[in-house]
Amino acid sequence: MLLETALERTFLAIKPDGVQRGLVGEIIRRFETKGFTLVGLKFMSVSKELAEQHYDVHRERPFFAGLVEFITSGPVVAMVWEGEGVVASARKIIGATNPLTSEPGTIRGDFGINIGRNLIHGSDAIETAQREIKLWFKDDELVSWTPHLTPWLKE
Ligand code: D4T
Repeated sequence: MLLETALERTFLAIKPDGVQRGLVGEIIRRFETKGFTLVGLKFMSVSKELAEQHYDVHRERPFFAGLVEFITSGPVVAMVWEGEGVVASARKIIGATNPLTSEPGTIRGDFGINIGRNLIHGSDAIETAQREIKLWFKDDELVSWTPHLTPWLKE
């Protein structure tokens, strides 16, 4: 019997600078036109508790307080995207952490100049994505669906 494998999912968040600069549509467009599937989306304020949990791996780093302060400073667009290889591919679409060295054509490379204003977060591994999706979304906030264009994207 052929078992259907669960499709990979990643967590992406447009940070307050991306929202304030009017880049929400442009950023979402890049994942949509690539062919990934949106399965979760919310426009929200981030609490200090959520920010601290999200950036827990950076707790001991000197920039931790600044990270938490920034992500809680204005609205954020939290998203879950689905598709084969979406975790690594989304990181490529986003570009290197420091926008000054991100390749042109990436989100950070096209729109940013400063590491503390790098527009968007993307999970860095499948396990991280699973943790972050659980942290940011309740199960019933995620929608499983099959886009009609799937046969035009995959053999
Ligand atoms: P995120 O997590 O936002 O997708 O970014 P990256 O995965 O690309 O990079 P990261 O986890 O190493 O850094 C998290 C976040 O911290 C900011 N930062 C990072 C900073 O302000 N100063 C620094 O020196 C570093 C390394 C940028 C992204």
